Amino acid sequence: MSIQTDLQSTIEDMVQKGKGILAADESQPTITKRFKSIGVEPTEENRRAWRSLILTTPHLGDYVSGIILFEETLTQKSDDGTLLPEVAESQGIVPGVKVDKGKIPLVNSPGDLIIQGLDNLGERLKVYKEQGARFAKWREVYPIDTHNPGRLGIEANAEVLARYAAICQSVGIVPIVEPEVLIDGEHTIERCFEVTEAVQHAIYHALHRYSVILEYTILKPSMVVPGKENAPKASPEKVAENTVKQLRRTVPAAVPSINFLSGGQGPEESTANLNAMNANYPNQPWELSFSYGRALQQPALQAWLGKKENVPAAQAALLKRAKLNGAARYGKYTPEMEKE
Ligand code: 5MM
Repeated sequence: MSIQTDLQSTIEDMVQKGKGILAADESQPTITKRFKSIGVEPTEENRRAWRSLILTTPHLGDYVSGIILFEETLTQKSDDGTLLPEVAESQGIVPGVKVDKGKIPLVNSPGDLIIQGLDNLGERLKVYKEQGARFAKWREVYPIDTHNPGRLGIEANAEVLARYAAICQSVGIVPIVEPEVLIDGEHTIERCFEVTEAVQHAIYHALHRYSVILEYTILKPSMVVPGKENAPKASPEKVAENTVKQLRRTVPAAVPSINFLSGGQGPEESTANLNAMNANYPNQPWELSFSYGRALQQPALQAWLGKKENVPAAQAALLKRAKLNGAARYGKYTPEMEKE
């Protein structure tokens, strides 16, 4: 297959009505934190068991069309000895991989951050592709403060995302471009709007400079919300209004799908917010979907607790969240459905 055909078929498989992406790409420090919250040791075997539980959930492919994996998972196997990327494909779920390598302070831009990992990215991607990955994900992080993100922070992060995306496409891997404007802080929803707009403007300028083909990309942004220390929370209607307005100003119609991160929102909150977007603002140029990590996994983790006998309950909890977010893709979710 040509590179163009690879990119086209991956996008077609990932962007499907009623479905979204599951983020299961926690790095070792992050998964260690998640496991600690349920008293599970962060061993390689426990990580394998957890991710195998996720991928073997019956019918997960009815609501999930792509899964972002951590590189370790690409070579791990399910209990019956099948490689996990193959398990994903057998469920109709496209396997992908997180390729960024952690954040460091951005020199000469106090408070801003930058993500490492561009060195040898092309070589790494070729290996991941042989291991089954068909798309990649790279996250840049933007803390909000009085002077953050600064102009340099916005420009430097956009440049890195664009270089990453161009390298991915050059080897036939679809890039998910993830700018996460952090929810931490006391800022207002208006301030989040202003920052997110500036961040995404810079990213689409940079993607254009690097000749990235937008039709073969997916955007994974944060929603426009007030800071988590700014009570009360905004209603789903207000989050939807601000988020869609901001996206319409910044994201070209050529982008096929926008798959939000949950970024610290609770499971029900993130489902309600996505639902409000699809219910109140149908017929946008792009799909409005999900790429949640915590908001999909948290109830399942709580049900699992690292015990084999809890696997069916954990899989049921995961499938429930996937199904409810599938309903939110159509604007057909109601809080009553949580009780079913
Ligand atoms: C923002 O995090 C991404 C989406 O997850 P949430 O829906 O929980 O916000 C997620 O894909 C993230 O990139 C991974 O969990 C990996 O994070 P680390 O910090 O371990 O690289």
